[in-house]
Amino acid sequence: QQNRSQSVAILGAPFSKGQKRRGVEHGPKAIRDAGLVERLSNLDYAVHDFGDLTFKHLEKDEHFMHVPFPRTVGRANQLLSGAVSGAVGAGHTCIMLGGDHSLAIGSVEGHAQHCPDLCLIWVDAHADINTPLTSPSGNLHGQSVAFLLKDLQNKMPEVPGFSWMKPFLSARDLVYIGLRDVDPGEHIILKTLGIQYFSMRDIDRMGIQRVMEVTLDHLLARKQRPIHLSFDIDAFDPSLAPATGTPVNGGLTYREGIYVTEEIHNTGLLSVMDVVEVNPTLGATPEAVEATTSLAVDVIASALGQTREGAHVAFPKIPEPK
Ligand code: 4U7
Ligand code: MN
Ligand code: MN
Ligand code: MN
Repeated sequence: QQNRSQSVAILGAPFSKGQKRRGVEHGPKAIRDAGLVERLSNLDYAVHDFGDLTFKHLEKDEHFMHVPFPRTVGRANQLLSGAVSGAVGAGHTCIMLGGDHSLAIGSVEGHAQHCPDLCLIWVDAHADINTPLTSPSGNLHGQSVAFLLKDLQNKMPEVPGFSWMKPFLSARDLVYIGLRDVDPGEHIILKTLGIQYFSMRDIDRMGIQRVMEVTLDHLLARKQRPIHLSFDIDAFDPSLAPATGTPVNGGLTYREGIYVTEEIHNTGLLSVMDVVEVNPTLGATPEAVEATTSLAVDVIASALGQTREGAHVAFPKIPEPK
């Protein structure tokens, strides 16, 4: 009975123009095919699958500096923002299936429409906090956080396609977990803004239990507020999540990743979760793809309350023979 009062909205965002490898637009279908809706129904949620958004590729969309498809990415995020805002406004916990990680711009922005006091937990091998001026690749999936942060406002050029939004997040409302590939320009941003982050080295030193304790304390000690969890599947070790565009060795173990989502569930404050960068065309074998998509389902189920110690929703007491 515990979750029936709560409903989950699933929102597919088949979009890949925030980076250069096609295939990540098939993420939503691959994650659904791995059994997402059934798993959440078993957790006793009312599941509302909103289906996939339809994104247009804009014909005239010149590079901005070395940033490809700025207007296409901006427009996609504007559409996604409206959809997330609608789902949160209707009272659902929202699961956004990407697509590439540039989609977090619209997802967090739409969430903030309804929950302006939200905090952001970014689980990723990468910090995705490049500005167009620091980005080595130009790709917008490595710049999402820079579009969100008020503290970077005067460091951001006006990127075409993004005039519909204003940065709204404070650096102190953000924590990273899992970092292990941070560009030099990103490092100076993290240090200058004093952003709280836990790299894989920090996890090695402190253990994931202490990392989550400090994370949740940092974000929630002053006041309880909605959590936006932006989960890049490449946070996991590539041996667990091989089907992704930018794998980096030395990632989260299965148990560390699940511990992160269990602790977030236990706050009772998860409001929106993004699961991004699953690219089913990049696995070396069908098994590699299946491992990645079923991991994505596991991490969503865990964020929504699936436990490793079991639960007794259907059993109010031990059944007795007649
Ligand atoms: B992802 C990178 F240079 N930092 O900016 C960049 F290493 O959403 C990678 O986390 C970004 O997968 C990875 O292009 C973006 C690069
Ligand atoms: Mn990312
Ligand atoms: Mn990443
Ligand atoms: Mn990636």
